[in-house]
Amino acid sequence: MKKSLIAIAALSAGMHAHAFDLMQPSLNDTSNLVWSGHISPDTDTVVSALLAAHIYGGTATVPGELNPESKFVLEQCGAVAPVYLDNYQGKRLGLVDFNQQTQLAPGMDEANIVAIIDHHAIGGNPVNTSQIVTLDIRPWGSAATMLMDRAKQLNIELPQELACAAIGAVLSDTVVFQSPTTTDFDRQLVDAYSAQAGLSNINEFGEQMLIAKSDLSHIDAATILTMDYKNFEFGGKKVGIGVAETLNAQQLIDRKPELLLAMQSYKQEQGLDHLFFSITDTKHKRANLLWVDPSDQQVVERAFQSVQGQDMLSLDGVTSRKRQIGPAIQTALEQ
Ligand SMILES: [Mn+2]
Repeated sequence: MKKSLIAIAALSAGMHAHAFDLMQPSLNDTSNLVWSGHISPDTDTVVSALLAAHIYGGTATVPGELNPESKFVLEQCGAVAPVYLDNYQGKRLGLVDFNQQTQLAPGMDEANIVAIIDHHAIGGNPVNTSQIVTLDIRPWGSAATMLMDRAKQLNIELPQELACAAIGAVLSDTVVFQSPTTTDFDRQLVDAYSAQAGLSNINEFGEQMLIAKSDLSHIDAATILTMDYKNFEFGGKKVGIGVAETLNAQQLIDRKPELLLAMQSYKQEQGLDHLFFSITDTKHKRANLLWVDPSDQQVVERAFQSVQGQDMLSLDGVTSRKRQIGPAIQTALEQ
């Protein structure tokens, strides 16, 4: 029995581009299946959709415009961007890189979710599925790392451009292995795929990526606010947290008045209870947190420390929304 199952898997992997994954039977029917990450897509979201579609079949999609870093990575690697979808109605859904209801794209029906491949906590307001879905959530640095591992386990070869883009996604989410979310798995899989990716100098590639996303001088404040942005529901409150990771934090700190105005109108437009924005200094590993009004400030005080008399809070050693900023705000709102 065992032998024949292995034979089927091997045959399938050899004959088709996609895996017949015995552990994930809901993925063996790829009809009308699309892979997508969260809205305000980042590089991990974009590349993980490509990787999942390559491994399992189905179509890689993206629910929004690519950010400058993602464009840089795809271009450097020679990879083709996922298909942009403005409405997901009627699609069977493989979600990558998120599990929160607040991050679903228009038309995404939770009843149509067949798989979730993610590396985020199932807290706040996760999706509510009516059927059993394939669920793979690991505390690793990026969803792309998990998919590189799946490809390896399933003996699915990644073409050079996808191996390269996958490494870009890991470097993006882990801020070139500097984020506290980084694990040994991220380092190992990047190492394992670097030759296939044709990348001889991983750190240099990472540096180029950081530079590509650091110059925001030509981008208006409202766009900067939502380029790397996530909605959450914490303690029944609608919370938005935007981030700009940059080597040149001062460039954005100088634009604080402009950013605060953009935040004010965005908070109102979206009917948010709280809105926060971090100018994340990737050079000095420091978050510079902005908020809109006294009620947001109270949350910041509870989450971090006294901020009396300040209009921005600099947090040394804080670089991760997922590991540090988000959980602190969640705890402050749920206690
Ligand atoms: Mn991610």
